Amino acid sequence: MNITFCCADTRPEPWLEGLRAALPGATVSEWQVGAPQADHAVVWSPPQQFLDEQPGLKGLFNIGAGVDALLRLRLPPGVEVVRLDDAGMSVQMAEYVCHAVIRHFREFDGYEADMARGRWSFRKPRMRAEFPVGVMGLGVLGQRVARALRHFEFPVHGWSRTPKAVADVVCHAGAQGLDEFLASCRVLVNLLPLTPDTRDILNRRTLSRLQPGGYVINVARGAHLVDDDLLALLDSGHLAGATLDVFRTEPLPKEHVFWQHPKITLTPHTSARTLREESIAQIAGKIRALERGEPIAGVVDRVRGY
Ligand code: NDP
Ligand code: OXD
Repeated sequence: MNITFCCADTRPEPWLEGLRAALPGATVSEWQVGAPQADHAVVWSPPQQFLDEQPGLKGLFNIGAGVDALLRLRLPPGVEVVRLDDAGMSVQMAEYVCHAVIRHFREFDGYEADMARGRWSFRKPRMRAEFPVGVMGLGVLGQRVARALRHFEFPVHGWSRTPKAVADVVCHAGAQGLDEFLASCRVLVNLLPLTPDTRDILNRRTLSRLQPGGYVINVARGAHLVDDDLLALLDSGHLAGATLDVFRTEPLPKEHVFWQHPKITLTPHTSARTLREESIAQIAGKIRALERGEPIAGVVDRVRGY
């Protein structure tokens, strides 16, 4: 069995060694132009030429959870596109989102500024019941985040395409459930995949429906958010702030207004990193299962887009 590796911005050697150790007997190599046909590929942002030269692939394993960039390419017709299914990302996402929600709710940013100025002062405790959190996307990451937020006793709402039941989370579904979901939330966490249905979904209309003093946490994709609409609602005071991990252009261009905005906290697409060992173990297990003809989790529905 031949495995080819074609991942942009990723040092190949540790992945190649890890895949060789996990799949003894397989030939694992980094893709080069004109390389022989492989059975499976491990990819991140591959060039179109790679896909054009590998028409016989059985499995295309993305080393991330989001496949939006991959699905924009012309893919071999019969290949199974497989995304990372947690692989150590959900706990990181839960940490990141809980940190952002709690930092805002407890006003730790304000305390940091006070202490830096040598100011010993207290703020009035806020009521948790007045900070309902909404999680858009109740998949692998969204459900883990929703459960983690419940641990801190925030009221939690969730929104997904199809109806879901998550313990202690008020679940809403579909386009018809969106407005009610938004109106129920003060803090909005985006964990949707980027698809034609979800592009630009965080816009003036939807964000205006959040409760006054709303707060936005975008950890999914930059193209979900209409930047100017967020800025307008921050300026009007309807939104109190935002924590953004993902951007339309990454790295975020130096001149972008987000960098200096006093109500926006930024991180460089780092809320849930791909963990190499977990990912290799998961991908190797799935390659073995596919070779045995068994079903696997995390296969992308190309029409749905996730
Ligand atoms: P999943 O596929 O497991 O979950 C996606 C969820 O979104 C599902 O609940 C799905 O609904 C819902 N959804 C999809 N389309 C719609 C729609 N049109 N309307 C309402 N709900 C919709 O994905 P993951 O949880 O694994 O990952 C989510 C995203 O997080 C990734 O696609 C990626 O973009 C992003 N991500 C970001 C990272 C970062 O570091 N910033 C790291 C990892 C991922 P249903 O359940 O009904 O199908
Ligand atoms: C992912 C990401 O999709 O890193 O996994 O954004």
